[in-house]
Amino acid sequence: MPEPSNIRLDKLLDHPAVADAVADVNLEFKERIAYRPPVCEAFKNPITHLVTDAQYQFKIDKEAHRQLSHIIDNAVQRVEGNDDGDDDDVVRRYKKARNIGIVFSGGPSPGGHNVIAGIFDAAKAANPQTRLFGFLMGPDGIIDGDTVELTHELVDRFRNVGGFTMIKTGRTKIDDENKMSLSRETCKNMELDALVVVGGDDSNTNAAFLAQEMFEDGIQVIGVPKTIDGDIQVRDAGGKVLCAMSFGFHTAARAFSQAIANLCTDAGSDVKYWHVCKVMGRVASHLALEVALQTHANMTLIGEDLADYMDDARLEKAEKEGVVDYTAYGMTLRHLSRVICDAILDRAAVGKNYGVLVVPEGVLEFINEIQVFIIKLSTIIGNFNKLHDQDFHTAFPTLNLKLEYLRRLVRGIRKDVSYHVWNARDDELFNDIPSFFQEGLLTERDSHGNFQFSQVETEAVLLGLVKDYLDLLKEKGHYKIGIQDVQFVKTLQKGGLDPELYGPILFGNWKQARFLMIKKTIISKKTLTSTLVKAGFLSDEDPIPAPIEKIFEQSVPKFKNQAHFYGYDGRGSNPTRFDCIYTYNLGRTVFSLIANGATGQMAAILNLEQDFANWRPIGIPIAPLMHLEERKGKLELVLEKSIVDIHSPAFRVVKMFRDKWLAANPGEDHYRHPGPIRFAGTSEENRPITLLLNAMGGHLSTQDEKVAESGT
Ligand code: FBP
Repeated sequence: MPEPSNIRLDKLLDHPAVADAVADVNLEFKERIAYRPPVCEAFKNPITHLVTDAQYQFKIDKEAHRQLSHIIDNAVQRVEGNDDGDDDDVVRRYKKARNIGIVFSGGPSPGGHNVIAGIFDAAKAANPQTRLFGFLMGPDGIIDGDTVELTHELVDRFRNVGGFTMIKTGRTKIDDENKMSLSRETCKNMELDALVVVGGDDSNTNAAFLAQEMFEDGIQVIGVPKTIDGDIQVRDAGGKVLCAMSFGFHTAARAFSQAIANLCTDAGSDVKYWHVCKVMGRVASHLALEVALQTHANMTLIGEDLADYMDDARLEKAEKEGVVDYTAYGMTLRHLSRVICDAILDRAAVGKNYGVLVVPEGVLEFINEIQVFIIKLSTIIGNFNKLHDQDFHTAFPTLNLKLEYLRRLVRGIRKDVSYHVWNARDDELFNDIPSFFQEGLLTERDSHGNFQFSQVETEAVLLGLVKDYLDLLKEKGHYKIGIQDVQFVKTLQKGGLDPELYGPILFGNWKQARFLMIKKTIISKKTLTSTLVKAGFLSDEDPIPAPIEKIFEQSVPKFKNQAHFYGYDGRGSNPTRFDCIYTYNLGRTVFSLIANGATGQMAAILNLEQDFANWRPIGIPIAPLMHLEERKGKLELVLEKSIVDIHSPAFRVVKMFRDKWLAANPGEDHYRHPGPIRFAGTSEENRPITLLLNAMGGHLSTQDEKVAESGT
């Protein structure tokens, strides 16, 4: 290469090394798109067939029976391979030329492109005349008939690549007759044989209704369990696992964990910050739980655990008084902030005025008083929209106007259907919370009626309360940084003072611990002076000896914090090898379900926690999984979200390690470094830790758990 100073700009730009350096794709990316994931045993055969597996049973909701009559009797189907020589009709049906439409629905989740690649490869292998179409911008693409044909060239550009960039996504719900009939028209006009909905719980709910709607048109609808939140986990009525994990969860958790582990390193290096990390997961805390296992951060809140909290002291008091105290069940925001403060105090006492706290995005959903607000406000907004045929947020664009509307409900000026939902006490409590949080709680629901937790600064709400309480604890002399005994001795000796004389005067635990705590009564230089005067070491006019002043200053904590949000970044990450293989095989499963005539089924893979050789593709019936849930103030039939089971092995393990990872002792922190998502190499962890742990043992009942924990 010529000397840099001699090269002209046009020559520089023409140079192959420069072209390589500024190219949109690098070597890693090229390796990625060239990778071909292995396929499950069944897909190594020329064709597949479906076998009904009657061992799985479901408890069916009456409403699901009524609304989804065409697909309610579906059963679990195993995908099995066979050669194509047997039955001509079966082979003909399997290999017929089809038109297949695919839509991404909801938030992006790493691996989606491989679902498309899996369907594409299987479909083209069965019949090269089969055509695949991607609906653009999510369900809106179906409603508006906006599509792109998925060609070899297009699919190849996105193999093993993150995001949903190939055809984009959207959150529109096909939830009224008009949208449903427009969607049906599009599918019919395109002469689709099948529609594939890659989405979360709400989108798979949509898939079931579309399957019902288009059943008589002969258009099959297949769902795919997508969401980084990990909240599509399916079991049958007897608890047998059918879908252990939605795709994308592993990648997002690994991306968050890598970033948070780096923060742990930074926190343990400059020892002055508490990092508060909110991680995505709109309701369930699965991602936070996985991050805890991956990073061993000092403290991780699990929403489901907080909801289960019982205040024993209150319960005891109520029992004595012969009353029921409902406030003793579940944790309040105030109580939660105190639990966090206790952890901060305990670490500070051993000289660690820093740490990493992981907060699940949806934690507030599990706090009693907030949940009540969310339900009440959703009902009010839903009622308003229905009654006035006008959007609440358009009618009341500012926070003040919204608050004024609520106030009028209390005063009975607005005799809307909602006026009994919001009372003076609600209004009073609501006016007590900071305006940014009020705004968050009044934020627009998404198209599925879900509360949008990612729009609320949960971490700021908690931090506000934590800071207030820490100030109080500081004033009372409870929040102090412990001083290492050797450091105290060294500082005093260097300044010519006798540590043996000053130690008992200054510290409440002199000679009792490695970390010395300045007495609670000494909270300022003034109180320090008076303590020394009282002990006869100083007269009122004398200055505090410099070494003592230095030690005192070191013991005074400043609570410095940094707030972080891990969500969109991890969601956009390139998939882990696990997610690449999982999603590619989900795609192959989808095609097997289509080619064998299934509809209203969700593709899944059994035994994800085991060696790849044991992975088994199946179809899960969606309709029998549905139940009634409150949405936008009314009951709707939806697919149940799976939240963290506090009796599961994964949660119980995390609970047992809480004290160790908090490391409120003079020893080392126990941070763990999972490392970045690597595509090549063999050292990469190949599946989620929660998946492995939950597959290891039974889920304990509360009683069993008490016995296990007490060791009796
Ligand atoms: P899905 O349920 O659609 O997969 O999306 C989940 C999620 O990633 C949540 O973790 C997060 O709360 C939400 O999307 C954010 O939504 P948006 O992309 O609309 O801001």
